[in-house]
Amino acid sequence: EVIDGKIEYEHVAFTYPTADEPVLTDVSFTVNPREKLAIIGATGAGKTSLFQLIPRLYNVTKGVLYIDQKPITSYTLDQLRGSIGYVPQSPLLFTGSIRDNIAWGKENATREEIIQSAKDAQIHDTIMDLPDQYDTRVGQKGVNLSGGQKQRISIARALIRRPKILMLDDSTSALDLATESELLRAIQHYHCTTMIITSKISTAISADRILLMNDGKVLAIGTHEELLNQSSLYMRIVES
Ligand code: DUT
Ligand code: MG
Repeated sequence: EVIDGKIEYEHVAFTYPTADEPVLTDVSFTVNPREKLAIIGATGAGKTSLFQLIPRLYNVTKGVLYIDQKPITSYTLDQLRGSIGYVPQSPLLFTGSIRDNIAWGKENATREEIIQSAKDAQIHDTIMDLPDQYDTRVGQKGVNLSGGQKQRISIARALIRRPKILMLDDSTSALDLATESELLRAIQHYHCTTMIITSKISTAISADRILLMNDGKVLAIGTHEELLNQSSLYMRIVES
């Protein structure tokens, strides 16, 4: 089982099984237990690909990925996925109630746990305004939810399992800044290692460190001030 949530990429390269060209080349960096790392970079830079290696949706092609100093392949998929809250860029809800969608993967979840994770994900008030509240059906013949509402239900689904590692792939893109900062504040109470892909520079600055990706490589990693000194691309992003 994942205990601390330390993540280390060591000379990691990755090529999609169906592709010829690598999308990640020689990626090395460490995320410390309970650290919050923001990942930024242009579309197609490889941010989502970098993420998908942690829950082992794909295997590393070259190099080694470590969790708590052990190669990721030494964990079973159940151990790994039981410890990781992964919120994909385009979250999927299944046909069923909102309650079941949040509790998915934790069938013994209590009513209180479901409500608490929805509150932390800043979606509880929206749910309470729906006709059948937590029993409201989504998916086919259910209510239509916006992309941002689906994202927050997907975040609640990740939080309810009390993950050691939380991965948010652009999951707060549809939120206004005030709601987003409430959500990020609530997440701090989970004391998990957090990796958050974002296109908002203000969100990146609120993290402990920022990783700037470019063309499948780590261009720079450090605090906002460090990156301002290190990377002209970072400076251009901040100024734009
Ligand atoms: N790619 C594939 N197969 C896939 C997914 C992506 O070949 O199943 C390619 C597309 C792109 C590169 O990998 O050239 C990196 O894609 P990724 O989705 O990792 O980029 P991103 O940084 O997450 O982009 P965005 O900001 O648009 O989400
Ligand atoms: Mg992506």
